[in-house]
Amino acid sequence: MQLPIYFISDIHLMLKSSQDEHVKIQKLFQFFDFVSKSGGTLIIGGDLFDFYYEYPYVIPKQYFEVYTQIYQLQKSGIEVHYLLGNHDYWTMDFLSNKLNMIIHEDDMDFEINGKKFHLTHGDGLLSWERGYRTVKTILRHKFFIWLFRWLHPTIGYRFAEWVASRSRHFEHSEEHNEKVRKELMRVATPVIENGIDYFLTGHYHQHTEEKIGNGTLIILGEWIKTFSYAVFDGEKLELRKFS
Ligand SMILES: [Mn+2]
Repeated sequence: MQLPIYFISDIHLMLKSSQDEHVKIQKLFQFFDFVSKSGGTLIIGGDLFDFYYEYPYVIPKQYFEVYTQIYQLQKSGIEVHYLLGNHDYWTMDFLSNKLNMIIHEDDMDFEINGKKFHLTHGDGLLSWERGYRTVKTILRHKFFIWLFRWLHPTIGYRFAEWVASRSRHFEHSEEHNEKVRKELMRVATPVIENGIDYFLTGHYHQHTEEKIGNGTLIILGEWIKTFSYAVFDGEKLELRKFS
């Protein structure tokens, strides 16, 4: 991986156009432009799309501009990694074969300049998410994915939109965020004690940095209101807002 390494997560590109969506996409393209000028690597930590399900011959058309921008970014020499989230797990070969994204179905572990990274999307990590962990296993099961394919795409997508809209808690109280933060620190501690320098997670839609012993927990934030990203320059990792 080339330095610097950029991390973003939870962009939640929507299936319907709107003014907010337009602003978000323009901002995202400016960010891609910024990354392409600096060179390096872009790692997307999941939930780039609010819903993505690919069929053997069919891809969602709403994200056309995003596909072309990622294609350009990759053409400009940026390696683009994509760790799939709970909203966009159901990819096939389009993103890897046509856009040359490097797809990761599971957590990523890598080492650069003697620093060890662990990146996870983060859904299902919390102690009170036991029920969700079962749901996650089903949704990612080959049989479920195969079964979903036989729904007509219009029905499949409408159903998924309905589910996504029900699980969409983009705004949380500070009290809730604090509880999640404490829990993620508990989860990250043994990983960091095992020698990881940076434990990065998406999904929780808050951007925070917490020191744990010799390591750091980074919650990446989102691209709905905050537009946050992390960057590793080879020595240190910083959490920033894109403006
Ligand atoms: Mn998520």
